[in-house]
Amino acid sequence: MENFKKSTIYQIYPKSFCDSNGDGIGDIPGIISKLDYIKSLGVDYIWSTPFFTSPLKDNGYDVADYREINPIFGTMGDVEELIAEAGKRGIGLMLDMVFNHTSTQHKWFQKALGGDREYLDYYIFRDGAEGAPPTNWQSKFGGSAWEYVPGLGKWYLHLFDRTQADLNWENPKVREELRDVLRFWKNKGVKGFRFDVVNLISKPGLFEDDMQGDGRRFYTDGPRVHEFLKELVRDSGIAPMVTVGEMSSTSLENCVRYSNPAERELSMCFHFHHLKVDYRDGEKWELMPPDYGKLKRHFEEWQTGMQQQGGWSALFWCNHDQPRAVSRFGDDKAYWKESAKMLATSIHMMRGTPYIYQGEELGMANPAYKEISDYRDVESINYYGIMQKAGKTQEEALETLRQRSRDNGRTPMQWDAGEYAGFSASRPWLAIPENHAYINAEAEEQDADSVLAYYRKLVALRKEYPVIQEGAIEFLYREVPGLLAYQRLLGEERLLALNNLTGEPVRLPEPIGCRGFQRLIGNYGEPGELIGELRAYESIVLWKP
Ligand code: TEU
Ligand code: CA
Repeated sequence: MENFKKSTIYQIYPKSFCDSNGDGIGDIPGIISKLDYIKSLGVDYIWSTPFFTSPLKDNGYDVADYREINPIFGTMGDVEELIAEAGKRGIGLMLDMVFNHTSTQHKWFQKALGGDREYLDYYIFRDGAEGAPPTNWQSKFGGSAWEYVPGLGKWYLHLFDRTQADLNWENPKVREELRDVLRFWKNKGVKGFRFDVVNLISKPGLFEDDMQGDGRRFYTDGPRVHEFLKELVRDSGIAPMVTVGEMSSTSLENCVRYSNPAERELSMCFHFHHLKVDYRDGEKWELMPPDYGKLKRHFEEWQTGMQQQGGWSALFWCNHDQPRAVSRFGDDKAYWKESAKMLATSIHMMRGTPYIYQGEELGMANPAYKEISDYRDVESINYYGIMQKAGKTQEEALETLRQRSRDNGRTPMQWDAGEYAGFSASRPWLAIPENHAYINAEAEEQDADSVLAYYRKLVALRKEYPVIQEGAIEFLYREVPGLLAYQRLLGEERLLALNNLTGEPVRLPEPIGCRGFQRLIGNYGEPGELIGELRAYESIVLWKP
């Protein structure tokens, strides 16, 4: 069995993890200083979001040099030490490869801007007149996906910010350059890779207007994406390493192909359908309470579909682009602890590889910022303007950010109850939520019933029970609203996971007899002989040998 099926992966957003030198920005020495804490979680890998040279317009997802470290985060020596020190603790480092685009400050783009034909072909430039972009495609961060360069009389494509120019994967030289980046990091001792929006790399042969949407249907899971991925993995020599692709607006069929071992593409996929169940009409900037029925159906469809066709999923609620799950799907007030634990249980017992995003293991919640000046994210700031132009009031736009901004997930890690949460000796780059008074690592270390203690137990259970690693999954009580229930089966072994997604009790159609079962974990006390209903956000995991 592949090692990653037993593993749990911890995601670090370096800017917000731990600041070693008091400049208010997290850094690599800060990560090194917390390796014992990470080890204590029982995780096998750290995935760090980018710390390469970058103007940080999109916090490092705008890479200006794939082989250099941004001095704000540290030095190459620090990264080498991180790899070595993590390795001593049995933890592998996975790096984040942003290969769909580079920063416009990358030397390739700068040469292209200078008119160098070789480098113009590294990007997607199209001749045209000012005011008439080649297509009507929209950037994912708002506005046109094309930017005009008057000096060249050309437009370039940027699916994200205008400072993030899309690479031309049709050019074999580009593909070789990127493989060489992978070899460089492999030689440094890195143990795996996450590939940013990697299902967007293959653009169509012909660029045309999209009369139905923002253009994504033309380049999402594009024509040559599987061929490109196979080549990338095979010819860079990274094949045995763990790899995960971030798949934007993808399909189940494509995720099967990306992650089925027979295809020799990636180990697993991030897919996001379960994180759109609170988007009204599929629109991130339109608020709606989560539709738990839809959430259940997505899990059922993707878990069983990936299983039947031999795909493998990354299991996650949180990352640096998402609001905190406990605020979004749980109740970060009355049932803070219970709902944080339930959300964790609901995915950690599934088939796939769980990811814990820094602070999630503490139950970190959205910061509820009051002012637009509290926000830093380029997407949030763009949409704050766009929403108001579209007719929202300032207060409505702010409330939308309070619930949807990517900064919700980027607040500094809450290490203790001190003024700067033990994150830094001075004011951090992004404000610390008031709740750090009680949501923090130091307090939770003292509490045997903490969210932190619960996550440690979940990680340990996956290591101990093969049924969690490789058991078949089958969904139960599909007709009961609010109840996410499934079993995992391996030989005679049976594991039953019951999760109440809601703040109201849910009744089971008939009571479950617990005799013969052992309770592995749960967020309320030991159940009685019979389980007739689950309390608010209750989770119970039962196991039978
Ligand atoms: O994210 C891709 C992505 O699809 C999200 O940013 C999404 O567009 C956004 O949440 C829309 O609401 C990856 C990285 O994780 C993200 O941080 C980068 O900004 C983005 O790619 C560009 O590299
Ligand atoms: Ca620092």
